[in-house]
Amino acid sequence: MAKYLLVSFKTCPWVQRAAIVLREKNVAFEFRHIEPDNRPDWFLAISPHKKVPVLRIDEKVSLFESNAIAEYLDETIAPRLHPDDPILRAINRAWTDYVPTFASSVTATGYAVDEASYKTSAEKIPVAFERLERALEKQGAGPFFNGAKYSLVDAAYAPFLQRYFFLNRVRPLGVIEKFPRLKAWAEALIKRPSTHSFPQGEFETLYRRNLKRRNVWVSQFVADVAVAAE
Ligand SMILES: N[C@@H](CCC(=O)N[C@@H](CS)C(=O)NCC(=O)O)C(=O)O
Repeated sequence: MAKYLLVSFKTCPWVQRAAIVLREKNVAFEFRHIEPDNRPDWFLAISPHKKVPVLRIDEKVSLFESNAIAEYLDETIAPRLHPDDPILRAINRAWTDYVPTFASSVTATGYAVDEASYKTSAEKIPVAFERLERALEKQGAGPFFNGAKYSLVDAAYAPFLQRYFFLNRVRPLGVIEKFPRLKAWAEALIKRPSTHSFPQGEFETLYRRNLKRRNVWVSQFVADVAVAAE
């Protein structure tokens, strides 16, 4: 088995997506957490966009972009998470293509710098949620996107659905309750052990600390977390 090193910022959802795929495939890997504000030269040399995740394989090859990493892992390591059927696979890929739009509705709300931009961003969350709700209706029974079998779509959305719950606990948004299939899917993903790179309480504290450190509008609603750098 190859040697895998996953270069990470601890709170990065795109890193989490890659880590989920590695865990779903039961692959041993080393996490290397670096600081966003202090990216080492060795990292800058292997990351074309200077972003995480980077998956370093056998200390030789560096893959970047979470979707490319997930697809690579799925092509090279069993069990296959993509569906065998080419039509279903295309539908799955279409929904992983939607992840950045979906993600930005939640992320932009969390990172809004004032109340007006928080409200404008929060209004976009139901639009994205509604699209996923309709997709889940078409897909049929859960608990996962394709039904009983876990997929790359699950791995891609889990980090952002988790962050919706985190943000909702900082300041209630009350959106997901209007989308029962999405809510059930999100809850199934949160329960899945592969979703988690850190103990859940510890990770939520990291998320809150990150909001505080960024001094965003919602950080005023985050109580009692130390803001010292990790
Ligand atoms: N499209 C990229 C997004 C990765 C990304 O935005 N990573 C963030 C951390 S969560 C990052 O490295 N940001 C640093 C920067 O933008 O300079 C992927 O899917 O891997």
